[in-house]
Amino acid sequence: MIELYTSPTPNGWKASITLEELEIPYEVTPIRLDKLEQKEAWYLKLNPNGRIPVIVDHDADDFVVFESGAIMVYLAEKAGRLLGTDAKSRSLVMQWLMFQMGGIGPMQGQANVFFRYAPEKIQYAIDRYQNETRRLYEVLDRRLGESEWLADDYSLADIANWSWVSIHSWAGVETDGLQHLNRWKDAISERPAVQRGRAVPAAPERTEADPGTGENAAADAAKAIAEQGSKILV
Ligand SMILES: N[C@@H](CCC(=O)N[C@@H](CS)C(=O)NCC(=O)O)C(=O)O
Repeated sequence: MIELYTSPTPNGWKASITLEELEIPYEVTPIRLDKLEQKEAWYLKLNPNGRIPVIVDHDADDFVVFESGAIMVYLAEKAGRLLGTDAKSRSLVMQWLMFQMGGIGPMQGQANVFFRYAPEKIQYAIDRYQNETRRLYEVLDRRLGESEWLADDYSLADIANWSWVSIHSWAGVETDGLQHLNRWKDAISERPAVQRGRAVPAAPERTEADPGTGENAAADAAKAIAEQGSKILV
């Protein structure tokens, strides 16, 4: 059994969608980012970087994997799917997976920060990260104009990039005019495994004492992280 520590964010969905696509049984432990559970000592023992997602493989001596890309590759290797079948197709999957890890994730993440959460409006930073995210989307669009999927077949690369592209509006980045990207985005959105993985973790129950995270979950979490940031050692 795999245990997944996650929150409703793109990096978390990358792991839950991969688990769903590979039909690997798993249990979810939701992590409340707004409560900074990801910075607690017990969690830092799993991921010294204090971020979600993490998996623990209870069928492999409780082996721990952090970093969403590494989690995806670990799971795909375990199941023998979604990774490419020979050296070249595998390399294509890795290239477009790394493109997301090193490009879209960090740039769109910073677009979110400066567009949505920053206490001060810094137009230069908003423009910089939104424009760079859009530029990266255009790179995806060109690739998808020549190929149905990012690599040879549907793979980890599609799941990773889709998880971010699917919430483009939150970063204030539009996909207008990117017809190949939109065709690909819609096709992936229709996959039942993607829909199941995108719904993980289920929203926490709200009580009066603990209103929980809802529509403003990401903003609440970002505010908590910003306020506590200086006290956190990771
Ligand atoms: N490179 C890491 C990034 C993980 C990451 O940034 N996770 C975010 C959610 S998408 C998080 O845990 N944020 C909470 C924090 O910064 O404390 C990965 O791909 O796993």
